[in-house]
Amino acid sequence: MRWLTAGESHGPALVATLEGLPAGVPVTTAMVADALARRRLGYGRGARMKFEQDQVTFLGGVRHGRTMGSPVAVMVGNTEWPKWEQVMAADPVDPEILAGLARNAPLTRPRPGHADLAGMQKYDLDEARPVLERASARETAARVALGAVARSYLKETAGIEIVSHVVELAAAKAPYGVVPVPGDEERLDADPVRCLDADASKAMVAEIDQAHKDGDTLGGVVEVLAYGVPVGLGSHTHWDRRLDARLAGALMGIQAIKGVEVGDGFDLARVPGSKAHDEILPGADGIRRASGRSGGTEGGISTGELLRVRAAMKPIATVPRALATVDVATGEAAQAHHQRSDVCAVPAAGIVAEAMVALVLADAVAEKFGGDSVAQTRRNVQDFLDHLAIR
Ligand code: EPS
Repeated sequence: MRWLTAGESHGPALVATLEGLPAGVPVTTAMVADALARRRLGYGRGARMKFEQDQVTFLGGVRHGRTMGSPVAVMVGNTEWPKWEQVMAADPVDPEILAGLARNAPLTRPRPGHADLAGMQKYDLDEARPVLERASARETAARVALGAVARSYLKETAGIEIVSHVVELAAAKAPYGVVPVPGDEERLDADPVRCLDADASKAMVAEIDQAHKDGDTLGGVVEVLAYGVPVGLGSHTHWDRRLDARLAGALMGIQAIKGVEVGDGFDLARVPGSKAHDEILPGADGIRRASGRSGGTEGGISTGELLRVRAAMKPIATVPRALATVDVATGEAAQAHHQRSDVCAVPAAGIVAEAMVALVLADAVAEKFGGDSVAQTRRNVQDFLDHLAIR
């Protein structure tokens, strides 16, 4: 399976393509629109989340609510576009018109923590607009659109279901070990910060209110769980085939993510082996595990246990109480540019992380089980499980 996204934050649209899906995966515009609406949730988002709509259009690969086996192409329109038509025009615009547009003022005061400065240096640009337009987390809308398609594929072929929740937001922490199950989404999405624990949720909202007052921004940690993952996805045989490596790379590829853990992750480094591993026990229904510390992978292979990964998001780089920087036009000390910003986008990051996990698992399912129709893939999954020699 291969997939790509394109599009800028204030361009006409984001586009995404996904190649390698079988025929027969249920996909509708409403399904993708619902996923995109979930990404807009969360206390602490900025003004743009309120007035911008995500306009979904399938351009290929889907007919009458089912994939056809051809590449899926989806477009997510930016309703902000009319304000940016000239600033972000693909074709040259009269410099006199551009000079009169405040929005087009060169961005020469890079934000610490953002791609601005390194991007300008790397691409030989004298201002940050071309960098920030693509570095923007707006692009995650395209991934969530594809993630919705990948989820449908996973559910139909292998019965895999993915949920996420916010487990930390700045200093506020949800109790360890309480995880959502499929069906909890509605309850989670109704919570202002998508946290399962009511007290922790209140503490997280208070953190955001305080940061808002202080002109500051916040990060946090999201946890993604995948239920129903069969044993055998990924492989120990080569580093880039390991499922945990693929998940870590995908999660790290989300804007502002600075850390990833599989299962208990870093905590496993702090305890002896006798307390780190998931003991293997016999059972009436087959082999089972005494715990889930490994997060459902061993040797880079899914174990058939609950898959659990975490991603840590740093605070948003557009800090209202602007940080020190250098104006690259003059070389003088300055304050980083700031127009508007989210205080916190951690709840949204959870939805994006779900999409990335879905895309990695979809790729791993397609690789192991193949199939050109949903029915073939489903049969292949079932056949593999029915014929496991050790169970
Ligand atoms: C973003 C900055 C904000 C966010 C944007 C991501 O946009 P603007 O600079 O236009 O205010 O609203 O996120 C989205 C538009 C989105 O749909 O998630 C950034 O710099 O990453």
